[in-house]
Amino acid sequence: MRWNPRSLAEALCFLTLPLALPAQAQATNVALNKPATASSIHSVGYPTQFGPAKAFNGIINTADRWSSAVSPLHSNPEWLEVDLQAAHGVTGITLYVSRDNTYGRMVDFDVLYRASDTGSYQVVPGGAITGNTENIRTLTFTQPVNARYVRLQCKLATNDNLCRVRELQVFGTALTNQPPSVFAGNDTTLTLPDNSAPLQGSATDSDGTIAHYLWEQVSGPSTATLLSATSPSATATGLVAGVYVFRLTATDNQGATGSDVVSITVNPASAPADPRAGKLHVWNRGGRYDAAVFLPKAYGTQPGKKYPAVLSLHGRVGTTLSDDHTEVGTNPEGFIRQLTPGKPLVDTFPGIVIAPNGPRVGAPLDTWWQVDSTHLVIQQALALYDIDPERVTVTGLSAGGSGVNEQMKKYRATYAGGVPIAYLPPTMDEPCDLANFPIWASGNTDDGVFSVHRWTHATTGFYTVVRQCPGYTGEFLLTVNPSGGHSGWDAFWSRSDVQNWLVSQQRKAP
Ligand SMILES: [Ca+2]
Ligand SMILES: [Ca+2]
Repeated sequence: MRWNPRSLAEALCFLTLPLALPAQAQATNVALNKPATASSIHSVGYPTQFGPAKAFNGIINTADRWSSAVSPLHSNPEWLEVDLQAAHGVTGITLYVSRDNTYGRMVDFDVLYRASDTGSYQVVPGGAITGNTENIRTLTFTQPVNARYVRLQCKLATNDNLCRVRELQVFGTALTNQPPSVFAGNDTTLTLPDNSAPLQGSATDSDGTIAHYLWEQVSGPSTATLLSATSPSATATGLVAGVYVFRLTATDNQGATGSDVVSITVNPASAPADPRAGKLHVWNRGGRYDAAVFLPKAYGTQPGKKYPAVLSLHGRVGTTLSDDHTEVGTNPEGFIRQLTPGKPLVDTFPGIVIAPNGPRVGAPLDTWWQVDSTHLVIQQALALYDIDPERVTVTGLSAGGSGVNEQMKKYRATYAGGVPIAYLPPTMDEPCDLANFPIWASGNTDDGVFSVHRWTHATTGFYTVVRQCPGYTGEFLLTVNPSGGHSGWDAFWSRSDVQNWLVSQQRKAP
């Protein structure tokens, strides 16, 4: 061995330390008197005599036991579960099986655990037992498991094949709940008349899940309006010049909280707004998909600033841009209706809205959206307006919902998200192509066009299928209302969380 002064120094240092290791908490029976449930309870003296609590009461004798009401099958086991009430590091169990030491011994069984009530069960290391011959069976796990719930799954017992447990002891130590780690987003600056700012926060919990979020204002020159304040992504609006501080607090599934703050600096206006800002104007494309366009109130005040945009598609008979264009400012159909004069969203909506109108060609119903022509509208709009190409979403109702589907299918690389309303799901050869594409679909159960079962069917529903895709990123929302027929889109689009969603999505690579 080579002479190494540093090693020697470390060795000497080590020798001067007390040799005692940090005290490890002693593993105890953490299941004692904890709430218990079972798949069934034997009917004699039901439910107290042979109820699940009997297996966790510390009394070990032949009469004091849980007993199942029916015989298990391997394919349909009987089970006994204890809720440890908090996360524990569980190192092993001792199981007193059988009614006494001769009759009804559990032969085949599994010991399962899960970390939270939303987690899935896993078998503990070495916990799948077959051919058990012992009346008192102790399992010491090769690795401790992080468990809130422990479940004994009984598959076969001797004699009458009823499952019996006189006592199930679970050995472990309580784990200290870790609070969530919270990030409130990067500090940002904006310039009036732009008076709203996205609050893009996030939180993680190393040993559980985030139960809820809350945004609050800490300080500022006025009281801001917070939209979607209980979502990680909120919006602060109604801002005036000055510095605001907002705090995001996340609470985990055991009630621990973490928080972080972010500041928004609002500068006074530096340039006059575009004369078209804060209202609707007509983008005349020569009669083919002429468009009603909304520009946000601050449009033009910050050279170089790019805005999110929403492509808004109307329904089959909703050709609202009359030949003389007079209806644009009064009665356009689609999401753009939220931005007609006098609507509160006019003052706060931070995005551009492009609402093309189906041509009045032939019959009045001849307004299904032609996929390439529709896409050309947004391509030209990107050149004509200050649109952030990373934040373009598309929404529409009824036949406009069909138009959304066609854009998502053929041109998803253009869009950051899609909101089809009151229409069938897309028909696709590869539905998993949309597994990482943010979608928020909506419709009414009694809407024959929406056909709710085509979305929600347990095996073939589009919502079901996409959420089971390997690359699913958890961004598919579906809002189904119980009634209302073929309508409801204006109510849906007037929701602040929907409005916020439309301007909050970021384009992903397909
Ligand atoms: Ca007992
Ligand atoms: Ca936690």
